[in-house]
Amino acid sequence: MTDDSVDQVTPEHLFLTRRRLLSAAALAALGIVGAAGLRRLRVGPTADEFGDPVTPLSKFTSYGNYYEFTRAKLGIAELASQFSPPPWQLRIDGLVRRPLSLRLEDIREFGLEERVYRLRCIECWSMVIPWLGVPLHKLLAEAGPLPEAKYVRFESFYDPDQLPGQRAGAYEPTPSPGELHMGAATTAPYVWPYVEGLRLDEAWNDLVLVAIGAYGKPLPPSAGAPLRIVVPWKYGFKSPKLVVRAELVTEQPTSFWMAAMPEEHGFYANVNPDVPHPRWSQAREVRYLGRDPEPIVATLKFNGYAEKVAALYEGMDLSVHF
Ligand SMILES: Nc1nc2c(c(=O)[nH]1)N[C@H]1C(S)=C(S)[C@@H](COP(=O)(O)O)O[C@H]1N2
Ligand SMILES: [Mo]
Repeated sequence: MTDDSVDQVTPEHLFLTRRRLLSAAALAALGIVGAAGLRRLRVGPTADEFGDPVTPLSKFTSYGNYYEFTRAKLGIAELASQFSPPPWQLRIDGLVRRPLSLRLEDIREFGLEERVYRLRCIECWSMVIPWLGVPLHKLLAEAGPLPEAKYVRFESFYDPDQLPGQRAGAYEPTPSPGELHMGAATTAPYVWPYVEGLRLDEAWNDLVLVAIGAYGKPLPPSAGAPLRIVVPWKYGFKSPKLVVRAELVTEQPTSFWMAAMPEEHGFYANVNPDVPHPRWSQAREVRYLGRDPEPIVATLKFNGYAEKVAALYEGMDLSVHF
């Protein structure tokens, strides 16, 4: 690898401001990536820590759930790319000593990390995604939660003019193709904006990422650009897109899907093959790798992250707190 090729590849891959992005040495000196990390970023990671291959970017951007735009899983890339976000800020407020408004540049200053995580939707499909982001606890620590703070409530952007799914009745339910299950689609009214939440000790777990990039680039529109939260041991709906606010609160937040379909979506939503969904087993999942056919793999407890998170739920009955 010559200096030349580093210069060509890293700006795309790390999308740092020009003034900060000069050379491999500068990157390493800034602590953004080490030498080994930089080598890996040139090509991008190809697998997670289990050796599971990364989902192709084209699959990641063309398939997913993004109800601000549509209830269909296909076509979210085209729809989401028509959204032009205002200058983005993540507000961290509520029960904190120091409310913060962080621009994407401010978040980058905390030190971007690349994390390859499995994302497992409650609908039995999964992907392996290399995110770029900052652990949430670093931002929360800066805000300084007050002792009364027990939960973090995430709120997504609200703008029915630009986000057609936020206009009631804009979409008919569309069944998802090729899944392991087919249940009745919901017609429940949705309460916007999209809200999610974590217990404060969950939010403090180092796995939780404030993602502003993926695949070495800024987040694709379909993935929730400019900013989303990623919680890899929980079902995908616990990883909200388009997040503008993290509010520290006392009461357990009611999330978007808890409000819409409470019997199917609990607050915890930990990936768990032992606790079936009311309409289907959670024992297996389709792993999207861009193959035909896509492989079906066993679902792992806490999506494979038990070692890092199981202690959070000691003494809890996870079939009650689903
Ligand atoms: N704001 C918002 N966040 C969201 C959703 C959504 O509809 N709106 N869908 C959730 C669901 S159900 C899943 S499975 C994941 C999908 O993420 P992906 O499309 O990037 O794969 O995003 C989650 N975050
Ligand atoms: Mo999902």
